[in-house]
Amino acid sequence: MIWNKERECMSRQELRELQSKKLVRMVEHVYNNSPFYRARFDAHGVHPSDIRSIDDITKLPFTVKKDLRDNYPFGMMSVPMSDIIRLHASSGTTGKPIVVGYTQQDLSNWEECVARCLTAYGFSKNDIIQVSYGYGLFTGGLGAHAGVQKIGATVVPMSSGNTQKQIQIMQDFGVTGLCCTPSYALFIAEEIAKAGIDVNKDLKLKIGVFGAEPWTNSMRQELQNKLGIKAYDIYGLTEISGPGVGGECECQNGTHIWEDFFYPEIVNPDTLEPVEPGQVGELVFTTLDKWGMPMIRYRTRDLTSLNYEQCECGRTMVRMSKILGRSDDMLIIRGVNVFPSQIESILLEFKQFQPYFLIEVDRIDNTDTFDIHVELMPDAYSDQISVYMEYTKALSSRIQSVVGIRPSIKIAEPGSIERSTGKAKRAIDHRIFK
Ligand code: DLL
Repeated sequence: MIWNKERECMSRQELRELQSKKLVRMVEHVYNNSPFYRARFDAHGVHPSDIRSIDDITKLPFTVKKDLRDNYPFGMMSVPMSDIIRLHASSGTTGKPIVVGYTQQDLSNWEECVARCLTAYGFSKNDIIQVSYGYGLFTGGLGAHAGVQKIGATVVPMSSGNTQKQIQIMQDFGVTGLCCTPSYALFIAEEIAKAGIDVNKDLKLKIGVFGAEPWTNSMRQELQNKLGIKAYDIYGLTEISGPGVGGECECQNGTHIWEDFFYPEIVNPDTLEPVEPGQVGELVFTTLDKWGMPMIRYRTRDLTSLNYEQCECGRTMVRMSKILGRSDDMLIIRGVNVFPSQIESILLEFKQFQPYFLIEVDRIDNTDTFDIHVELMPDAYSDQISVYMEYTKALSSRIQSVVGIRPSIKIAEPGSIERSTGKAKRAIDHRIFK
């Protein structure tokens, strides 16, 4: 099913015309109402009159996370605070949080985007959907919540944590859809198995809506098997609105970006020039219909590629490949780039190990150390140390062949690697403090 066929399936030419019209309007809005953007445009030597169509977008300057931090809390708003009816914030790991304000119209557009995603996953008003993303300043909970209500399904506003209760409610209420981070879904699946619940007989769960952190297709397979569901990707970020900037369709062949609301570009993060079509680079968004706090050419730091070929589902909106990671999550170890998502998919090939891991990097005697903590599956325990050595050797060799450097595999106590109820922490880099 398609929530808004007129928009989601519009011809590329009509879409471009709509984007052009909306960009011109947005640029005028920010120039006239945001002291930040007026100063930024003036310094860049660009005026709204230079922007006549979407093709002119590259004339505009970029916006980065530091701009939001420097203007904490409300310096990026483009409407009076009396028109802002909701605030969200993203904490990040360092520095001040970034704050986003929404007008009534912004919330309604956001809902529309989440409704498109949920409908594409196969939900309808007959579903009961448990939202186990955190509610609060994080956009996950309330964002998904509004989308569920918009399609007329029943929302169960659980928020994250209290896993036993999550499972009980899932069972008692006959929940058909689960929205949470993929790492929390994995933890829920582990607890369901421990409780001896049969996902096919005792639960009605059929669809998972997973996002807010990178996850691989191997993890999709793992979650689908363990929870007896079809697992779909939902993408978004606070700065651009929250969950639902894009979502997968039934073809699961890329995440459709709702381009009538968010204009995506892929640039080379070093030169900031557009990459060749289909190439991986940094994703940049311009909001085309967001009034409280619009973003012009916002550099997300997310690394991905875009595919403009039409999808078999009939939607014409561009498809984004799975996010490889954020450029800030990339570890450079002995000169080699390592993404936690690469480790995730390799680890899932090994049935002796649990699907949880923690990368720990340090610098000792001027050399980078690269440890990966993993846990064994209960049936992989043995009295013989040689068995463990065989497992760890096989895993480190496989990682070396894919990533290019050999980690030291450390077997952790069962259950000692943190089970996350939100975004998982996959790496600790002690070098930052040295
Ligand atoms: O994570 C919004 C969200 C909530 C998306 C619930 C999906 C579901 P932030 O906390 O601002 O917002 O973090 C945004 O998370 O730039 C990506 O690096 C990452 N991210 C979000 N969705 C995905 C995804 C929310 N589906 C940052 N795949 C983004 C990979 C994702 N990474």
